[in-house]
Amino acid sequence: MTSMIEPSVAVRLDTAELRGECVSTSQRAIADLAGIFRDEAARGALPGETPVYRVQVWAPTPENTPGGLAWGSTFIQPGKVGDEYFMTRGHFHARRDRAEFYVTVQGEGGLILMDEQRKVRCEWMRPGSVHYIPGHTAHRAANTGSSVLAFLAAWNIDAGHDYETIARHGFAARLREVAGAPALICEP
Ligand code: S6P
Ligand code: ZN
Repeated sequence: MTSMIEPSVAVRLDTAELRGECVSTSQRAIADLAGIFRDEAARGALPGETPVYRVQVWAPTPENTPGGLAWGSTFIQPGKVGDEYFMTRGHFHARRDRAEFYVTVQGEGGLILMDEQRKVRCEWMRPGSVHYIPGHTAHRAANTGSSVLAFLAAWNIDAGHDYETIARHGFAARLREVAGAPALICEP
């Protein structure tokens, strides 16, 4: 008989918080998000240290391990820059064919998806919603609610992240508050 092994990572299913020695954390504040939001003046008017989102990642294998997987949690604070909801930078995967799953744990938001022809769609994120992000699709999550939006993600460790394309061309639509409700507004 061999003894049972305690898994090295655990997730709290009520908050999406990951716990474990090999979990890394990164933070993004307003000052880190230049050029991401539509209204740069409104972004500049907010204190630079205002937290926007935090990401936890568990990468059990080195990057570029063929067939390897990564697991993470993202926590987006409630808030807006002008009329645009706090959101992640957004990216394509560097290896374009790599897909990803998101599962919403708490809060409410929108998952903005854009294909390589710049066609945009947006899925509601609510506790329990499962989102399949196909390859060749840029993705960005926005918090449209008044509490933290938290979601789990699983993706191929060799997917990589292409932030450059988004930094240069942005998304073709933005999630903005119009008359008190979220609306996906196409960029001119
Ligand atoms: C990774 C996955 C998420 C994001 C996170 C932050 O492929 O999509 O873990 O990294 O939600 O978004 P971003 O766009 O700043 O990486
Ligand atoms: Zn991704």
